[in-house]
Amino acid sequence: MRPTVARTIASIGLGANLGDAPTTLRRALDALGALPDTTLIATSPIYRSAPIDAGGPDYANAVALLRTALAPQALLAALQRIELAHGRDRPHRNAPRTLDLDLLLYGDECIATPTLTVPHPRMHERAFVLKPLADVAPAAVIPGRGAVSEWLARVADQRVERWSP
Ligand code: A4P
Ligand code: MG
Repeated sequence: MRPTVARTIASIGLGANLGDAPTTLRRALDALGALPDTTLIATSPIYRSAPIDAGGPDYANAVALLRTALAPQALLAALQRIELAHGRDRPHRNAPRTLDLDLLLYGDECIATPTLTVPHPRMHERAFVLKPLADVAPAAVIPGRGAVSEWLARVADQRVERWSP
């Protein structure tokens, strides 16, 4: 008999602001769905957002909900492999990027290691994360901070709109 593997709901933030950003996000969503020991449960619509703490063109942003047996570090490594497969390089922090994948939430865990901080430390102040996250997980709670819906109400001044086809 196969051993039962604990599965955790994880949310992933997707962002891109170079090239054909919506197409890149759709391909990245497919890649997330193809990860081992992982099921893609839900995907938000794609949004267009003004750059925050960054320059360059508007971003395309979305959030995916996964059920996964991958441990957090293994999931992060998988996200980085998907970034690289889409031509991601890292010239400097917050540089324009073809694809950025952030591990936002991993169950109700709080993780603080040199390479991984969960919940993502800036997610609660960013409408481009909170709005799509509220689409796929309206009752989500950010451990240590509180309800996504409450944080979303506080960032109503940030421009985030549905990406028109
Ligand atoms: N790392 C630590 N914790 C995490 C986590 N929870 N998820 C480490 C992902 N990575 C995590 O990330 C740098 C390092 O963070 C990684 O090596 C990993 O070990 P990175 O993706 O190489 O660098 P980055 O994306 O430039 O930095 P960072 O801190 O991820 O930036 P943010 O906070 O993601 O911001 N405006 C709009 N409208 N839309 C956007 O999507 N994105 C950013 C990037 C800025 N402004 C934006 C958007
Ligand atoms: Mg990142």
